This record gives sequence, C-alpha cells and structure tokens, in this order.
Amino acid sequence: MRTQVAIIGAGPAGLLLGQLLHKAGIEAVILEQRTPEYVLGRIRAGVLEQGTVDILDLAGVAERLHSQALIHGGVELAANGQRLRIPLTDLAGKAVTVYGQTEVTRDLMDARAASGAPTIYEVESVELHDVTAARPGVTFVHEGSKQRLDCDFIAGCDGYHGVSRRSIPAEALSVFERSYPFGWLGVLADVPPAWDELIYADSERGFALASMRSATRVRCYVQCSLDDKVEQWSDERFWNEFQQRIGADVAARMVTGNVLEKSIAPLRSFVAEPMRYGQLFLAGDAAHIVPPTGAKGLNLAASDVFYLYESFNSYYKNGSRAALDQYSQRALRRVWQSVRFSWWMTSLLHRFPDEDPFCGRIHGSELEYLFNSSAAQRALAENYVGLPL
Ligand code: RFL
Ligand code: PHB
Repeated sequence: MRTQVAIIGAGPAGLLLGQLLHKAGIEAVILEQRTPEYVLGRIRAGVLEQGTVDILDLAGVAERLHSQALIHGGVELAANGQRLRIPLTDLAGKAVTVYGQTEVTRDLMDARAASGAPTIYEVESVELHDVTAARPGVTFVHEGSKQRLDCDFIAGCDGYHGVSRRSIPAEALSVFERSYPFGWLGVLADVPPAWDELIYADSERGFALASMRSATRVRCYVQCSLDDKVEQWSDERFWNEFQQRIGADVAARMVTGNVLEKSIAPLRSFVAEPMRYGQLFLAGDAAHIVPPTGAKGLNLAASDVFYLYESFNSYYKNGSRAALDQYSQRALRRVWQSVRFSWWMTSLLHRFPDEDPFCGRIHGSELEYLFNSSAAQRALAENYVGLPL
C-alpha cells in the first residue's frame, strides 16, 4: 500500500489532519489501534477556542457544532465564598464554545466516512521504518496479516502513549515534564446544569469544576488523590464532595442524578522537543500534555494540526520544504504559551498536599489579586479564549 501521508491515530488530531488533507487533495491513510466506538467512548475535553472552531470550519465539519454548541461569553471563578465572573467577550474580544470532544470526533468520523478516504481501525503492532529516509513506511498487523504502508511523511497523532514519539531516538529529543500530586475525578450526568457558565472553584477541600455538555447534561470534576480508585467514589460521595466545594448557592439549587460515566485522570505537563524527526511529525498529545485546568489540550492538538496541514500543503502545492522545516518551532511557540497558562491555572486553583504556609499565603494573595485586578482578569481572559494562531 502507498499513500502521501501516513497518519497514526484516529483521535481528534489524526482525524482533523486527515480531513484537511483530503479537502486539499492530499492522500492520507489513518491507522488506529482501537475501534471507533472505543475512541468515541473516551469522555474528555469540552471547551473549544474560537481558533479551533475556525479550523473545524475550514475542514468543513462544523455544521452540527454551529447548531448545537453552547457559546459562553464568560467563565466564573469561586474562592473564599466569593464568585468572580470573567467577561471573556468584553476583556478579550472572543467567547469560547462548549462542545464535547466526543461530538467533534463523531463529526470528523462522519466526514471521513463520507469522503471515502481510508481509516484502518484495530491495527496492531504498528512500527515506523526509515523515518529519516526519503521514503519512510509503517508496518502493522490487521486482521491477522502483516502489511506495509509506504509514504512520503508520517504524522504521529497517536497520543501520549502512542508509538510515534517512542520511535524517535532518546538522544534526539528533549523532554520537559511536571507531574502534579493529584488527579481529577470526572463525572458525566444527565441533569440540567445549575450554572450558566463554567465555574472553576478553589476550596479548602480541593478544586472543583462545574462544566456542561448541553442544557440537559453536566460534566463535573473534583480534585482527588492519585491513589483514589473510581470504585471508592460512589455517585453519592461524588455529589456530596462536589457540592461542598462548588459553593453554597450552586449546591442549594443543583439537582444530582444518573451518572453516565466516571473516570480519574492524573494531571501532568509534558513537552517533547522538537516535534519533528526526519519525515516524522508529531501533533497533539503525542508531543505534549497539559493539565486540563486551562482547557487547552484539544485546542493545541487543533493548532498543531493546522500548522502541519499548511506545511504539507505548501510542500505538495509549491514543492517548498520551508514550512515543514519551521513546523516544530512554530508549533512549540504556541505549545509553551498554553503549557504556561495551564500550569498557572492548576497552581492557582488546586490545593497541593505538600503546600507549606508560605506557599499557602502566596496562593491566597494570587487569588486576591486576580479577584481585584482588572489587568489580571484580562490576562486570564486573553489566554483562556486562546492566543492567536
Ligand atoms: P488522543 O485523543 O489521545 O488520540 C490518539 C489516538 O491514537 C491512538 N493510538 C494509536 N493508533 C495506532 N497505533 C498506535 N500505536 C497507537 N497508540 C495510540 C489512540 O487509540 C487514540 O485514538 O490524542 P489527540 O488526537 O492528540 O487529542 C488530544 C486530546 O484528546 C486531549 O488533548 C484533550 O482531551 C485534553 N483535554 C482537554 N482539552 C481541551 O482543549 N479542552 C478541555 O476542556 C479538555 N478537557 C482533557 C480535558 C483531557 C482530559 N483527560 C481525560 C486527560 C479533560 C480531561 C479529563
Ligand atoms: C470539560 O467540560 O470536560 C472541561 C471543561 C473545562 C476544562 C476541562 C474540562 O478546563
């Protein structure tokens, strides 16, 4: 088998790249180790920057988004019994779009199926070959038989645990990493949200986030211990903890109910540099991870993909390698801005188990400054809605 771009991974990054390339008349084959149902079952991001919506528009996959998504012109913070609304549209000129990653992925899968371009699901033993040669290739096992896909380029869109980054020799990569001493326990439930916009809450018991997917479905998170297991968190325990953290007024008017999904995710920051090795280009979680507090992971995957699409397009249309050569540098500049913001939001809103009294006071001062300074609020707004591409 032969194609122009071999894409590893059919998460949002791989599917979006496939769709943009298809629209530009560039051939790609997508290889995914899981089933489509498994990919759609992973409940993750919920907040899209305007820049991400623009890229989905460019890919021609935003029709359902425009009819169903919720547009939020603000976001709320809660701390010390007070609430603060950050008016995103007023302070940063842009709103954010609340539309689940599951829905983005579904729209991309539907568009891919309609285009007739090939996605091979349930591939095993994926290996990258001759990555620094002019004609690299990918071998894999599908339905029991080993196959080889020859290509010009490989796009590694296979997430943090994927094979692409691990195929780069360790001495060719610099890795920057921070693990946080807590995780997030997330719950998806079919109840109407008792909040109009997202609420990020700092409390003595730890962080909580009130989010949503629609007018009838909420997504809620609480900071939990890294040792916690989902089985230790009954629905009742979760709602009780969430209500204690989110603020008395919201707790009093919210309804709790049928939990559809419950999962725990550890929080970490991770960046691998450069995002290119020979003919292999990394995009999305394959190259970097941010803690979810800044709502940046999916948005970064989309901006990487946009830069990579432009680079491939320029190569195939004009024969120029300049954009390919600049891809890593261009993408990393934006990545580090989001890594910094996500780290800052995480530090601001979580209780660290090892926080000493000095750090406790700094934490309190930082919150007080934010609650009282319009300059600080503007800085948060500008980053939350997304820095320009
Ligand atoms: P994905 O989604 O992990 O997809 C990678 C795909 O590659 C496949 N794969 C392989 N395929 C073939 N061969 C192999 N050897 C393979 N190894 C892996 C996998 O099966 C998978 O299908 O990466 P991608 O596409 O880069 O997308 C990244 C996003 O999923 C991620 O950044 C976001 O979900 C992060 N995130 C959030 N981002 C936001 O922008 N806004 C948010 O509000 C937000 N909230 C979140 C989040 C992530 C969370 N968790 C669970 C970590 C909330 C949470 C709780
Ligand atoms: C979500 O709705 O899942 C969500 C929203 C905002 C975040 C993280 C997750 O910062």
